[in-house]
Amino acid sequence: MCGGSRPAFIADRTLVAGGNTLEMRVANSRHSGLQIDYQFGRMATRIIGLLLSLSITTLAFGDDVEVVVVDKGGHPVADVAVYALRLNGKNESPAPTAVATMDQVDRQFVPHLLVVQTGTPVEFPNSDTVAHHVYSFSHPNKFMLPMYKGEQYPPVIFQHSGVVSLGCNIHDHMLGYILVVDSADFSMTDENGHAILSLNNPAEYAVKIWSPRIRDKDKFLTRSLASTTKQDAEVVFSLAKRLNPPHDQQAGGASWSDY
Ligand SMILES: [Cu+2]
Repeated sequence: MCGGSRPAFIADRTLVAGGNTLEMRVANSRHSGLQIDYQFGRMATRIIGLLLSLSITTLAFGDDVEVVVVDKGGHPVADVAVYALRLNGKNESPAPTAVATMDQVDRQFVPHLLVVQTGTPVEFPNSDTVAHHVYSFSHPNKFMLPMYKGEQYPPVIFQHSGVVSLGCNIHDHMLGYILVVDSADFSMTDENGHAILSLNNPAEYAVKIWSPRIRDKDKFLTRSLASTTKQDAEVVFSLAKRLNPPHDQQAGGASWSDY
């Protein structure tokens, strides 16, 4: 269904949930044990083999995971939000410390899509000479920054995961998005449709993507990821539906007549 996977990567949700992942781990530990056996003898094998099996588990996801997004025709899709959630247990990402910025430049939100971890303060400076009136009706993250220029308001802290659609009460064509995710493991695809996630915690992950341009249904936009070695993994999302056009092309230069 989605090609491009290497041996360290299991692309199927049911495989991860079932026994296959565990089986691979057991096989891996035994293999390490045999190598030790050859050099140090049987007792050492049992002790060191146990340590190795623990360390193998701990070292899973020590390397980067490359995420690739391509459209129906196989062309790369840029500016797609990519993030990873743990499949089992809580997402225990450290609390966000950095402040993120959603600027307003030439009567547009910049960037068009911003991805942040839940709890991140986001500044909304107005770099234009005209005033903006920024708002979102996206429950439960709705907010409003009435008529301002420059940096009049303190950052808005987004405490709930989900998509926050941004608008301006003065300029109807202004449209932006903030994707709030319960994870510190997120990125955006570059012009080659590639993004890197550094998953350093021992866990199994659901890798997800989101963009306002993507029309595929949600069930196609999650890949489960299980790795048993320190080998790079690749996750490919091949979109089935045609993309919505980019926002700057939708707006067509942002005339007042755009609805
Ligand atoms: Cu405005």
